[in-house]
Amino acid sequence: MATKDLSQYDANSVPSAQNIRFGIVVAEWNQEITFALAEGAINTLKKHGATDENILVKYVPGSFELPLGAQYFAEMENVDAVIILGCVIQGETRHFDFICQGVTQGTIDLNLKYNKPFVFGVLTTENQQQALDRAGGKHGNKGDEAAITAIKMVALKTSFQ
Ligand code: DLZ
Repeated sequence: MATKDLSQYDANSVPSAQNIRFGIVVAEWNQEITFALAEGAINTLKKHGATDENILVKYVPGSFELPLGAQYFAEMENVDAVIILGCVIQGETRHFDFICQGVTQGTIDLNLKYNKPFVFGVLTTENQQQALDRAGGKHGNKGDEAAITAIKMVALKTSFQ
């Protein structure tokens, strides 16, 4: 992380997740997708050294509620990073746009308000197949990627302290 020699920087290396406390907030809407994202995130955190006691999982009804659920984590559970997992699938109305806009802006606001990582792991897809492809299917599991982002961002913050 400290090197200025870019040829020495390995973007694929993941810092240890030992002694980091994670919150995961999961939307119940499209739960066949979101629970798969959560499973991927939990497995990845553990693979990198996080313990069960340091992974806290809570559920909210839909993606619109994710920022508030994540805020409860920040205020009540003293976590180092929160992973936000949801899946919004486009319908016939503009509901999709409003939910996506709400959860995106809400997540940005939390990052800056609490000065800690709130990782955006929300799938925003045209249909269910695109979501399945990204929840353990042919495009991997975006829950894994969200977990790695959370670990890296905590390590980044620690590197400034
Ligand atoms: C209402 C709704 C709709 C139509 N679609 C989704 C969706 O695809 N994914 C999702 O996570 N949530 C959806 N919701 C629920 C909203 O996120 C929210 O829970 C309700 O509008 C209540 O605030």
